[in-house]
Amino acid sequence: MIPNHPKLKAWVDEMARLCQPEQVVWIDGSRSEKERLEARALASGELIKLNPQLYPDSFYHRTDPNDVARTEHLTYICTQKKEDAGPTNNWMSPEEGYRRAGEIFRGSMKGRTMYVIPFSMGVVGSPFSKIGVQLTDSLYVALNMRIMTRVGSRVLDSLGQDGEFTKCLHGKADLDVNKRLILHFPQDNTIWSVGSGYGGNALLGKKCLSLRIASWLARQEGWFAEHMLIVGIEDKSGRTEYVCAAFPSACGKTNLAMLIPPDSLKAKGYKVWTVGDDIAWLRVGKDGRLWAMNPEAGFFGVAPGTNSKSNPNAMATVRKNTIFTNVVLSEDGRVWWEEGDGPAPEKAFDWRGRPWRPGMKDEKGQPVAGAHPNSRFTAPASQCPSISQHWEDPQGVPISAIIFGGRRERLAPLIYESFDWKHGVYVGATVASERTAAQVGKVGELRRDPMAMLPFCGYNMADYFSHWLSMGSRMAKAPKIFHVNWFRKDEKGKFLWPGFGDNLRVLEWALARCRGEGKARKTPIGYVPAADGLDLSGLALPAGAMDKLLDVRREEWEAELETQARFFEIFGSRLSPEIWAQHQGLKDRLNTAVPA
Ligand code: GTP
Ligand code: SPV
Ligand code: MN
Repeated sequence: MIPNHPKLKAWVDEMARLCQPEQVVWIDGSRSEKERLEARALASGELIKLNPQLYPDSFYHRTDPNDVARTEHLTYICTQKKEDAGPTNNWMSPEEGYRRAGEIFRGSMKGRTMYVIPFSMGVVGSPFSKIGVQLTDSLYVALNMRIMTRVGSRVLDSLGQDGEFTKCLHGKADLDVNKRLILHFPQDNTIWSVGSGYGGNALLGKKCLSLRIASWLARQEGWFAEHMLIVGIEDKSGRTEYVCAAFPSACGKTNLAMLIPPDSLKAKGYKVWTVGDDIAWLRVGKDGRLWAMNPEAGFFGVAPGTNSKSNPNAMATVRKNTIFTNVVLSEDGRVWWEEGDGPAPEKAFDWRGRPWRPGMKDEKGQPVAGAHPNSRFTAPASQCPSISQHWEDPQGVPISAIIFGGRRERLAPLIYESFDWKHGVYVGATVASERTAAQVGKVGELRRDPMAMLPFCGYNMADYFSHWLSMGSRMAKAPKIFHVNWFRKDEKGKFLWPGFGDNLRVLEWALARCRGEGKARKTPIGYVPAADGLDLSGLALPAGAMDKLLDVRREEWEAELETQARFFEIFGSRLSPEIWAQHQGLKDRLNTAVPA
């Protein structure tokens, strides 16, 4: 099935000459091919078959222990000019990038197979979709790409003889961190990733194409590529309103996208529909509203913490056709993870493949986790019980509200509403969050993560903020912008808010505000729910918890203004004066606020 696309063929030949695989195999996307690839992966040990009675057509995989999360320090934007990558990205010149990665790629596929995977982000043939072709020597990656994207002959058909595609070269090489580079060449529509087999580093359609490269294109073409979930809330009249939400990695997007209403809200007739859990592409429609589509076809979700209580939809989604990575594997072919379902298996192996049993302690007496904190599942979106009937609509779904959020023990209230689009952009630009295990680095450390895009914006973030500001005037009916924080804690370090399904209470208020309803109190940072603004029926919160959740403390916000300023300063004169005007506006409102 070699295509009749001379440029594509020439590029595959050139990359094969560089990497020197033993053979080149084109992925057609068929069922029989899937079985062939699985058989090969089982034979090589890359996959382990799970108990077929319990998990039909599902597999287990371990990544290299030094390769379990995105490596942001090895991720680069390779533009001609350093300023175009901006101060928040690592930068290398394209020449240096191709040279350094080329040295690692050279001959790295000797004795291996190079798979050629034509894939589409978005439904095949939609004018809003983007096509990529990924070359990889990893069967695990090839099988994951079949779940996470739409692959094969139908993509080549839609590419025709001269269609544009993103050139994605991936190789495991030695899986050596010292020879690992994740490089983006937006000016060449090219991605080169070498030395890692982990999700976001290796499934190039996801963060590399759909965020870093797509954000670059989106700015030029007048749309958005964002790290956002998309969820529909249907009320008892049958009306469905859609919300996009951007939270940093491992801060609750999958969970919010699949939430189950608490009983008291279910009784009011709400239903929740999942459109996407990680990435949204947003465009202005002919009606002047913002429309969102999910470019992915599957979920690459965090396993630990996922259970039948916290996220039953996710548990139902992973019951078949799923690849589990770096969780606990029992001797009888079952998977388990911390805060998952049921008791831990007695005879099992941990994510590194070492014998493991529940209650195990290390030499310091600390419990040994069986699953890696960033262990994940890959499953088809179509298997999710709450999947929206519109999830594959080529034009997407209309968005009523955009929600930003982060993981913050203090400061940020449960929810607040921005005053207008420009203020909302500032609210997004000032997102900060405590670091999680989804990227290499110190867990818990607070870092600024504008729009949850710090690791994913493929160009200068100052220009990104300007793009966000300018999009406001292109919409006749722009969504309202909110900020949420599910992670505020009390003095004892306990979460104040139950989260998960109960987050619908917060979304309900936000959607009411979008319709000009919902009771609110004006504060210097924006509107927060009035004391009786949220429906808390059936929820037994400790006395005073709601006050703490909605508290806006002047001293804390004054300190926050300082750290925001230090962050914005790094962009120099490239930063829009509007951002500084918003910063000053907040400072003024805090100064004139009547102390509570
Ligand atoms: P990425 O896939 O890395 O982009 O992450 P994500 O934003 O989709 O995060 P996910 O929904 O997988 O949640 C990550 C972690 O946050 C899990 O351990 C969840 O249990 C936890 N979590 C999600 N929602 C909530 C919530 O509302 N409250 C609390 N306390 N924890 C939550
Ligand atoms: C994230 O880290 O935000 C993820 C997982 O969604 S990865 O695909 O590895 O980036
Ligand atoms: Mn993500």
